[in-house]
Amino acid sequence: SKRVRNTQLRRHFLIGNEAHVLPHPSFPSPPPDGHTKGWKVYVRPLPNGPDMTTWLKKVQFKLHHTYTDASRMIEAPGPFEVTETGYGEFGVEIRLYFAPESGEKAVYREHYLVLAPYGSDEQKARQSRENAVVAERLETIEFNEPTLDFFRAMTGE
Ligand code: SLL
Repeated sequence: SKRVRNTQLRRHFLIGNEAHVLPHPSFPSPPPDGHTKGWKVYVRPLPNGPDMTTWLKKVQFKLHHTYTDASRMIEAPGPFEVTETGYGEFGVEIRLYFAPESGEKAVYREHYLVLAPYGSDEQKARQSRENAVVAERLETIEFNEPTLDFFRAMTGE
């Protein structure tokens, strides 16, 4: 469809993971053999941020090949997340897919799972005490000269 010239649409969101030493109330007990951590990898809006599904239609999370069905596709409305247990860290390959009318190709990101406490001694001590590690970062996506249909869907104009 027609493109909106000289226009960029920019959106912020978070990619990250949380992790807990097992046993943990959010995970079934006992865990699978050898699994010491429970974790969740996610693509999510900023706290109190707007709904992402006006522009994000599905997210593929590709896990380490040691996982059964390593490729996990999560469709809108989400939540765009995968919860698993395991023993090791690895890079999760993430593909973001947009509405067909956008004409936008899927966008690739990687998130390296962080399962162990990190940072200063004080930060590590708190993460251990609370049995919660969170590693996330602000991501930006920019759509350059979006199609008119996609522009309207994203802006409500
Ligand atoms: C390594 N970085 O190079 C590690 C790989 C493997 C992750 C981490 C369990 C999978 C499952 C799991 O945690 N795999 O048993 O389903 O060796």
